[in-house]
Amino acid sequence: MEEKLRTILKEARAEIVSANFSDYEQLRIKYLGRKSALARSLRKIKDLPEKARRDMGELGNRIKREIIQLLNDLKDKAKDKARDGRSASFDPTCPGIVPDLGRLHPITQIIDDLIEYFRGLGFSVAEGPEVELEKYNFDLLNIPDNHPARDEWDTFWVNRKEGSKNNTLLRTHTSPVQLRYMKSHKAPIRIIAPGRTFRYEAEDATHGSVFYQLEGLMIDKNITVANLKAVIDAMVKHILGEDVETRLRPSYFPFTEPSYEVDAWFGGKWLELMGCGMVSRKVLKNGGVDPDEYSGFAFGMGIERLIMLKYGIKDIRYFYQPNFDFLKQF
Ligand code: YSA
Repeated sequence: MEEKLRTILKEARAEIVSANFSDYEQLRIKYLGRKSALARSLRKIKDLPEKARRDMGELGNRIKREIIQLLNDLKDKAKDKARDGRSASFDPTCPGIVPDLGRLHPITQIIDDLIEYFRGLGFSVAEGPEVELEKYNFDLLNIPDNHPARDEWDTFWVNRKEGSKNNTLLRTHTSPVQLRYMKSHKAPIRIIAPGRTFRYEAEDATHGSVFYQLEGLMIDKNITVANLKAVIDAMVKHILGEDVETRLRPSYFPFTEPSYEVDAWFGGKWLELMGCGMVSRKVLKNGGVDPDEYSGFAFGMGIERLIMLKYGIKDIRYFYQPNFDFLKQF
């Protein structure tokens, strides 16, 4: 009997120690179950003579306790393994997961840059509504109802009644901010007005129906074309590079006299950048500024076109698509 019991323990040890937790239940039944060799042996102990019964009873119980312990160890080993698995996947020395950071849109970046630059020249930032009154967008800028210049700015009308003073539209340029500011502030004036503008036109690689402009207006005593040229030249050099030359080319706008287009010598050719001119006496008067005391210049520049020029971007529509490969380059 003793031999038998010791053999059971030996086998159990060998098998349980090298087993996986998945074998636990099967081993428990094999070594401790009612039909196990151990259970059968223990059942026979009662038939032994008294001394042997006591000795074998003691030995049998010790072996049973040891097998229970071996099975418990197998369970614990499985728990440790699970814990080790978890700790292996959490390494506190690993760098954290870097979240995807957004960034400012290239249009916002260049507007911020220009605001900073013009602040340095003593200009403040003015704003006007995107839904604008017809009179600010056209009439006060000397563009009357039947003026051919209105054709250039095909318009998204918000509401329009023949002869009404309250007609509203999506502003076709940032120039109405000039009038709003002149009417609410006394000269001298130095402002820039960046913002969105809208034109009802067929979109292509260089024309958007929604695009940004940056308006500039400087009114003071004795302002001349020399001031206009100096400010615009310095701004273009700031954005495109110190070696970039600019030129003024005669042009026409109903609200400036004389009027110019600004071209920049960039990438081996002259490229058109913006419209500008000396604010006409009539427009100064419309804004409540005395043209005998003050003079001024103004300009209006397309922001997307400037960025396109600077970086050689071929299509304006890239700015308005959620194409992160494009946007993340800025
Ligand atoms: C002129 C004289 C001033 O004293 C003040 C401002 C101006 C500019 C005038 N208000 C204006 O809007 N002129 S513009 O029609 O020639 O547009 C100015 C700039 O906006 C253009 O040079 C171009 O860079 C940009 N632009 C015009 N239409 C656009 C456009 N950019 C993208 N898409 C369009 N559809």
